[in-house]
Amino acid sequence: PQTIFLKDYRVPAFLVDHVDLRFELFEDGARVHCTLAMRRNPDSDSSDKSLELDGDSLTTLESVSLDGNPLEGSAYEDRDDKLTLHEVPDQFNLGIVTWIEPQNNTRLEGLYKSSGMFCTQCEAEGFRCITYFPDRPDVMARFRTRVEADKTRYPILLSNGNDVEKGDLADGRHFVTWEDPFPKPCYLFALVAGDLVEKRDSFKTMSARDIDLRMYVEPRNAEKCDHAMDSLKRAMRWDEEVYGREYDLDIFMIVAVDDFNMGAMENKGLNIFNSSCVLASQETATDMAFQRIESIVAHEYFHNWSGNRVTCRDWFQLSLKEGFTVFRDSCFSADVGSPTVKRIEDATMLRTAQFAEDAGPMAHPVRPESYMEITNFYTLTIYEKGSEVVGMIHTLLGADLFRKGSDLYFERHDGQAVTTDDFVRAMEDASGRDLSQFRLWYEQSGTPELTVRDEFDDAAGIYRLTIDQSIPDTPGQTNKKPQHIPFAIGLLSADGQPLPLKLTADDAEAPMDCVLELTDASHTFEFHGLSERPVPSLLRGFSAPVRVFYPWTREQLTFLMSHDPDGFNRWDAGQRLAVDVINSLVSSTGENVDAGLVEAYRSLLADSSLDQALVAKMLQLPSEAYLIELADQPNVPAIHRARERVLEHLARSLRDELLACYHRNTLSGPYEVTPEAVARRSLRNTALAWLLHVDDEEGRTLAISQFNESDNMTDRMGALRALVNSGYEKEQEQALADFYRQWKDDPQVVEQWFAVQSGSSRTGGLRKIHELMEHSAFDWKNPNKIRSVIGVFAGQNLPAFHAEDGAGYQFLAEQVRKLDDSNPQIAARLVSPLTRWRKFAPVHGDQMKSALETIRDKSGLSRDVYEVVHKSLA
Ligand code: DPP
Ligand code: ZN
Repeated sequence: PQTIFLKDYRVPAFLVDHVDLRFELFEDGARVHCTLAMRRNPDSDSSDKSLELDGDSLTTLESVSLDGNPLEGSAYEDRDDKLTLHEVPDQFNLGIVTWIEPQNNTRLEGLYKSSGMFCTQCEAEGFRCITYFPDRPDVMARFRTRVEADKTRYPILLSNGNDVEKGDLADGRHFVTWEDPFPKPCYLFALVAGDLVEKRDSFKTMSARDIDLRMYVEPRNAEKCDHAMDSLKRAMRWDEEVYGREYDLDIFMIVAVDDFNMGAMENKGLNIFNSSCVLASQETATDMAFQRIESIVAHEYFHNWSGNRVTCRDWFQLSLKEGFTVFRDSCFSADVGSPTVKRIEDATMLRTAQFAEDAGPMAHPVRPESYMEITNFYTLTIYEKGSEVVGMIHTLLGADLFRKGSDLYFERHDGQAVTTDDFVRAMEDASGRDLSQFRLWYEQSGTPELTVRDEFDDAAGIYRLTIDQSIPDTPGQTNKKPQHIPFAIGLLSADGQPLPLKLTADDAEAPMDCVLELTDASHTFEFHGLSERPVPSLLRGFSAPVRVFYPWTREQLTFLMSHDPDGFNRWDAGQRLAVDVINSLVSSTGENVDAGLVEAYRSLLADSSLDQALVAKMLQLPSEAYLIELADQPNVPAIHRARERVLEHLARSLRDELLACYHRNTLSGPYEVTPEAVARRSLRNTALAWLLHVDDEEGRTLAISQFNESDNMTDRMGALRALVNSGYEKEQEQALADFYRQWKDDPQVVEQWFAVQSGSSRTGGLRKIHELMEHSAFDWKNPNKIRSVIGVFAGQNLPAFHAEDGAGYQFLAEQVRKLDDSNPQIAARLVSPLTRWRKFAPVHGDQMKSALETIRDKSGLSRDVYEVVHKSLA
């Protein structure tokens, strides 16, 4: 495969003003009539007379015409992935007719079928699987789309924009024509045809326009739409209030499909969602799913401005829309829920998974310089780190100037395809701040490391904080420059009071917290007027995506856990303490679990005056994945055992407190997804999980009745998970069987049933995984099923995946080889756990490497998997 470089970017030689599409959909294929109104790009310096269009997996090219005249075969060349017309005028209409086979499309890119309906996924380069086209985001055109299909099988026919015409055709067929007035790149094109029920609602915009909101789902899902619809309306209002952005079309549609590679897609006016990211009812979806759905619905909606009205010039700029939009949806979730909890969740994801990506062979900057297959770059770095980068601009500028900057960005670039640099420039121009050094966040990969030292000058009353920054080498990048890092801090007195931060001796209005700006490799800051050595609270609110090293004592951490006014850092101190305790058991198995940790957790459990949402998060021990990420040459079984020991010790020592917590948090009244109710269910289920972890008899009774009596999936799943991770085999089997019997017809629930088993270190060994894959509900064509069994096994069931004999690695390699032929995008994602082989000691690393080699040696490897495997072995 070829590598594509940012430095090779050239403006398109031809532009498309208008696209006229006609789809004839049949059971054995689809005929696509495409007419492009094209002209030479005045900004292009290419004098080439020929025209090149992209194509991929197009079964038959039936005809090509220029300005209505059919072309002879000698006038063009039709190679597998390119259609070249040898000579074209400066302006012309190009007609292309292709025949494609959506029913055989297992890659789920382009037009395909999912549970009997036709649907599309065109980002990043799926449109070229529908017809020949200049498939690049900087070619923006107005689309008119006529969809024709059998009226009984496909009563609903959708595309982007407004429906302008409809009618019946011969042979029981019908058509609908859609017109999208906004020019868009083809990756935002969408089409849906199916037998779907429609749910309607409406929204009045800030300028009092009525928007017609519609959701389309399969009839069996009709009762699972309310939450997404409510989330949509909240998101629409929020974007008006916080960003001044109003919706622009008359109709906004959401469609749910079961077979979908990604989470969801922001097609103009017609968002298409993976069922698992949009459908919810209290009986079938957990609190976490409710929250995820709300944020994804918002995310896709927000793309209407950050992505659609202003789009990306090329795919190297992907974070322009994704980083900014994730930042927008994170702020939205924080505003409608608990800001501290949201920050904890984002930081956990980043520190566990994005830092790992940054430290591995696929590390790349937020704006990459090269790629082979762009779908491999829909990564945590582009999305989550990209969001952190936008968030740091927000921190540096403050909310008002940031808003001025975003207004300028939307105004200046509306209708354009632009770069991350254009975004930063708008922020600079609106604020007057110089962000030139800040731009390194887009250019340099790797996670910056901050080493913090401090000293206290008793006589002068001065506290000195020295912060050194360095960025590790990453593939293709060494000797990096220091980055511009906002570093939020506070200082606490010994009795837990916040201290004023006097950067000079006579600073009269010193604040209680501040953001230090790090720009050099080393800085020393002096804080004056202190009568005692303070306890520092560093990187408050996770103000930058960096690692911080400071020699905290366990006493300091325990102190911060209960005194830091910054909720995020309270949580973080608890995590650091738990990490330290677990790690000391990893290195010396004889050691006892620190009594300080037990007491810290005891006070958390006992004090109901604390923010219970925060307590619920603080009670979660650091995950195995996070502990592995922090370790050099991690010994996975030892980490697993040490963590289990701590859990066990906590559960036994705190039995009474756990039972009290369980009962105190039993809710009555209707199910609600408020931060408080979510926190209480989470606390209760954590208490239950801990009790069952040590096979507590009373816990078992509680779990069984909770499982049988709950009116919501959070509690039912909480009880099921606790049983699955207990030693009560009989009850566990009973519950799993009952659960399946009740929900076997609901794919979203069956996915959870798979995941709770494949992710459990108690039951989810390889034998179990094979058993699940032979289950009648498992489906190789459905990405969600693959993720919930194979993906969860390799990503969450770490002791089983890293089994000494390497069987977990070989298993994953086999599945990747198998999947590579049918769905390379998902296959490439599955490889990810193996790519970190260099991090592990040779007993594991060598076996991971040889698993990668067996994938590499498969003949006809897809470009997707090729890139990941070859970069990992390089
Ligand atoms: N552009 C899509 C998104 O919203 C890709 N899945 O992230
Ligand atoms: Zn997105």
